[in-house]
Amino acid sequence: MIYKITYGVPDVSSEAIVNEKKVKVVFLEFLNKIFDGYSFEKLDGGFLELKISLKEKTGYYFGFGDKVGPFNRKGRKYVFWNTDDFTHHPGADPLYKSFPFFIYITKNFKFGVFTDYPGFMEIDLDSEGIGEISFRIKGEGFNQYIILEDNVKRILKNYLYLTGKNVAFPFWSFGYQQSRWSYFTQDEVLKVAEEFRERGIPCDVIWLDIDYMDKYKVFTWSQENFPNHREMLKKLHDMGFKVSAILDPGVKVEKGYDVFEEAKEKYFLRDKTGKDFEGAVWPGRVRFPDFSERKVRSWWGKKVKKLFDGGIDGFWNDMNEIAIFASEKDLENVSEKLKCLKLEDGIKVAGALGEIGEIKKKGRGDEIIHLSGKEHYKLKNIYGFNMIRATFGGFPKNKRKLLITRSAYSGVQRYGGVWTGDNHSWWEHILLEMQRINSLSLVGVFNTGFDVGGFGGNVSPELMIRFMQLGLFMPLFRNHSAIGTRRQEPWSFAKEYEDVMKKIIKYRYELIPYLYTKYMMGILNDTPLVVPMFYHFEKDELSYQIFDEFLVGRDLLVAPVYNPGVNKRMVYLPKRALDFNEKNFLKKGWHLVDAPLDKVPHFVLDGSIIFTQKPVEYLKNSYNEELTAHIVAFNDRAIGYLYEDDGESYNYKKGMYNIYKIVYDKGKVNILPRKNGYVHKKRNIRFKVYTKTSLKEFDMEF
Ligand code: MIG
Repeated sequence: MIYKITYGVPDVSSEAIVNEKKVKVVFLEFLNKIFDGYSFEKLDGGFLELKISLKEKTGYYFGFGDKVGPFNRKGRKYVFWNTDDFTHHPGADPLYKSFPFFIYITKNFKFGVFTDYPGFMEIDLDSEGIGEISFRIKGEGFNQYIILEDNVKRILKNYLYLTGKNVAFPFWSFGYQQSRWSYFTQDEVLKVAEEFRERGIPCDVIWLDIDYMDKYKVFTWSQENFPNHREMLKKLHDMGFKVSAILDPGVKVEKGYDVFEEAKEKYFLRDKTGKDFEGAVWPGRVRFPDFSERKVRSWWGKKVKKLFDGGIDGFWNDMNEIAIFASEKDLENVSEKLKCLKLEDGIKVAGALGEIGEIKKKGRGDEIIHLSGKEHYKLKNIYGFNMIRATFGGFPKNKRKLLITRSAYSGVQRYGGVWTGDNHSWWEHILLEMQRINSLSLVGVFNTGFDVGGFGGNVSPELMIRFMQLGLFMPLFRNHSAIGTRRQEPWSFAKEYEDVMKKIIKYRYELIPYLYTKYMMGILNDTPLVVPMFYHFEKDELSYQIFDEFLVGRDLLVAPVYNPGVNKRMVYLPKRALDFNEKNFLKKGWHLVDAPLDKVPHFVLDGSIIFTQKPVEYLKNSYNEELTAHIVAFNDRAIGYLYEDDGESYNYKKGMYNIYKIVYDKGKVNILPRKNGYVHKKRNIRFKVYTKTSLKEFDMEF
């Protein structure tokens, strides 16, 4: 059941909510029914504060997306104020995104709370340890949705009912992806692509960072470094690659530059005097489109379409917190020595000032006014949300998109996915990213990934491999690194390490039938691909404390290595499972398992069937001709699924897909078509049946 309470008089909307029919509107006093009491008051400085006292005070708190810090969010105050902060130390907060949704779990009482407000907000999850949670916003009012259900799955489904279903990514986006800030020239891009093919390392996507542009001007190509980009794109496509390009919101102030000329004094955010607001970003002096306006989004969308028609297959939206190195105001009170600084100096301004405005100033809420007249501090957290929404709108309608954003707000899943921003090549960040991706799943964002290998810092070969062994199981598997750091392409390491990486990447391609099946079934029924153990094992008390393992789909459990120099780790299994490295059964409970550098511990849970294929160079639109069905049936019984569709359109929304339920029972395989909406491709399936006593193999066509 979803209850909605309005506090104060909201004067802005986040547009996160798409369905409200099922919602029951109640008054503040309702809080007394489910909680131990509450207070709501106006504070000085334009703040509103709600405090709630819990009845059962010893629960777990999960959610808030990819904020860093403990997976269980209990005992801390969190700030929602989208910020570009590139050093993710354990206390870093706020970060790029705002997902003000969390789930509270005790044995007898579970609820989800979505506090929908796109401006400045703080949520305190019992930092005093007295069973009190509080919500504080700067503004006139906000809406809160309280979801009461007795299990986590239903809470998340209700949240997605409110904020919208996830959009499916293209089949090819499940391939391995290679990125770097930057591949500086068309020749360098082609060289990277050729290396993959020559070395037989599978790869589907190459990413272009800011240097493909002319002076970082959005929607342009550098004539100097990419003079024949059309030819480059054609070559890449012929080799089976897709290309994804970065888009930053800041439009360079330059006379005659069409994007700037079309938008000036019309589409840009304003300052307090009514002039276009200006800041310094990569291109130097820039202005920022006001994506909260429909007309601005459609203008931006048309520009995106041009790039798409020109051969770009996907986009990432960066710097949209908004990240600004400095504003005019920052330059007002500088010492005489720095008086010559101009916004034109771009990143150098930040260098000279010794700070990046975004972080120091925590985001310019007061300096910026939207075209609607609203203050930016009330809308800041949906700037990135509206940018990806605008970018989404620029693609052809019935074509799936590879589209991710760094800054986001609840509901972003309707338009695309996210990556977790600028992590580091630190061992600590393997564990961190594992938890951030799982936590994003719990706020309903299914299309997620992190910079494999770490963005900042220099990765070691061992760390790279361990990073990859986690990335391998993520919805998006993208290797990315920053300018000035060591290269991270698989061949940038000694041959023995390259070989291991090649094996890992190939393994990703082997797993595609299972991953895609679980992913698409999850898109259809609002279930994330990557989830913490308790999502599928909520009765198991221990599962609420295990955050260095996770499930991919319901049948595969992964326990990556996140410490240097170790070749074993402890694993908790919530039920009997087949160690998929050793192919032996382990019973429910704790195990010490082997994890040499070329192995990542992962397990297929007993009673399930998972499909794999032979690895390919790159993904077309469907699985291989030959599949293997691994039947994990200790007691000679198991169930599994296989999903198929066209992989590139939204026709799945109209039921144009197949789902087969495969039931194995004492030597017999039964294939039950659950949905028959797509042309079925007959394949040869090799069945491998793992039982307590034997391994049987046989072939079958279907
Ligand atoms: O200030 O475009 O998170 O992925 O490579 C850095 C350059 C700007 C930050 C992104 C990162 C990207 C980088 N960008």
